[in-house]
Amino acid sequence: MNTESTSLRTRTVACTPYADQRMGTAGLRRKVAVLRQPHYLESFIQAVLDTLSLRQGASLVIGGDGRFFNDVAIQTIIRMAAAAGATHLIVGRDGLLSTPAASNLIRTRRADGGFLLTASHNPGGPSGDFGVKFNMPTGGQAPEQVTDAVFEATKRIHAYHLADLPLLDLARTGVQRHGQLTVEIVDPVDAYQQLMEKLFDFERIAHWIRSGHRVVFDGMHGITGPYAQRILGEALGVSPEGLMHTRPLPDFGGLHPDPNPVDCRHLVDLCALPTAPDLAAASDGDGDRNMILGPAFMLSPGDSVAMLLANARLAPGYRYGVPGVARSMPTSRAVDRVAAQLGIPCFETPTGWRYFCNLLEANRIGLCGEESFGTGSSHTREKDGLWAVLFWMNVLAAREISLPALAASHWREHGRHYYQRHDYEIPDAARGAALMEELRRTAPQLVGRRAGDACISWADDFCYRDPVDGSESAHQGVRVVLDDDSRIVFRLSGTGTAGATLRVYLERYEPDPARHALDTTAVLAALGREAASLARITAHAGPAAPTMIV
Ligand code: G16
Repeated sequence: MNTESTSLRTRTVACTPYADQRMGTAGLRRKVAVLRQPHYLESFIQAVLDTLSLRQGASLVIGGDGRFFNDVAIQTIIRMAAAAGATHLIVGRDGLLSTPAASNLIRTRRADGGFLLTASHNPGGPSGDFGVKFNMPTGGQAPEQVTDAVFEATKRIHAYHLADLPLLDLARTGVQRHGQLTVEIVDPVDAYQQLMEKLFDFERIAHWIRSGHRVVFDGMHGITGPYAQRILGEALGVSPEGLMHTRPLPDFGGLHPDPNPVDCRHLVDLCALPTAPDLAAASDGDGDRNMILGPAFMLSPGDSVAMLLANARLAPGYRYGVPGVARSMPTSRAVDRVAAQLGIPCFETPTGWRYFCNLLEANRIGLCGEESFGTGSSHTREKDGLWAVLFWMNVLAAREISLPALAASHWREHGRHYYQRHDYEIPDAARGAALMEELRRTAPQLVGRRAGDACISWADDFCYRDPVDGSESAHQGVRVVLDDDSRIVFRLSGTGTAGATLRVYLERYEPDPARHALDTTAVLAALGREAASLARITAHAGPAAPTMIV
């Protein structure tokens, strides 16, 4: 059926609702094969558009990490957004935008929101994953109330609407007009680079590089490559050999674009050599995660946010400090100690960057971080991989100290939080859910039970009350704290696309500087065994040992 809508013709297509379109920790992520089912993507996008009821004349930012299906999905989303009444679409050239750059564009261009096409760090290619996130006018991901409403709407979708548009050429920057619709193709890096230049001391960093410090950055064939080439390479002088895998590829060149010590083993090995660079770093598929390493040293993400807070005033954008900080609940409590020393609040939120957004918007916090290799600040409403790399370059350049030496001095002052995450892949999602259900039920009875050399002093099922809008988010993970202040947290991942992943987070505090150079795995081995026994992992789900340790 063809009908006139504004000056663009729209087409309505009948469809049957899918029952599985609930969003996870960050948007809808599915296997490419699932998203390519007839009308699957369209039904979901229509549910989002119906829920938001965009105003006539709305503007939206649209871009993705370039993974397989990005080019096809973006044309569909453009047509649907136009049919829903949007008249100004700001699209990254070639359909590309990093997640933080998209968030920045939504904010700076005062758009009504944005569609981000990404499955983040999940593998790409035809047999990999694809995903879609919707971000609000603040630049932050849709909050839980909105994603719940979208899920309800997906159950009622019986038709979707497409504007009649030709296949758009997204390869050239500039403005295209189609009836009332303006499609503005923008350089993906420009606005983001301007923002970084305001936040960090580019002159000092460039001088640090010129004076012989070596930086290696791995874009993992994700979206950050072009950003790194322009900002780290051209603007700051990092040598071309220091910039690895910078071409965005639909299958990430076969790499798993997840910056962690397992998937970036090559960087860990590089940093173990006598010729190690002063700073090595990697980002993920969509550019919002970061991993930081130095000579014979890997920085844990919880330590990263703590140390950045302690040194924040060295970066021009943070010279007046920050009003408060936040970390996700499972993240190490290292940052809490720095916040206490500075006399600023530290908030504990559920896993999911979106939970930081209200706090950022209300200016209650200025810096936040997560164990899952995510760090960010009030400069945007998504975590930001390259921003973290620049922040670290700025801190090291300003203090004229090596990364391991800075960490050692931080630990001397604040103590060290040994930290590790053990992941257990459980093929049957129902078994994972049953394990968590039992833990939630039995948590209160764990108090007083012995766990190795210590006793469990408290345990609960984490429920978050947002201090800004008072909304509650229940069942956000089970916390078990021992009387020596060690902590175990259990939760299921919300970003996987098959089975369940049980995440077990282990943390042990060590105040004694003589014990700050121990092997993390050895320090946490006994706690890991206690955790596996508390959760009865083998009985419930089979795996006797973690499938991944980061
Ligand atoms: C997303 C969220 C993060 C979260 C991470 C891991 O990151 O934005 O807040 O920490 O997933 O979530 P889970 O433990 O549920 O797998 P990203 O980089 O995947 O968008």
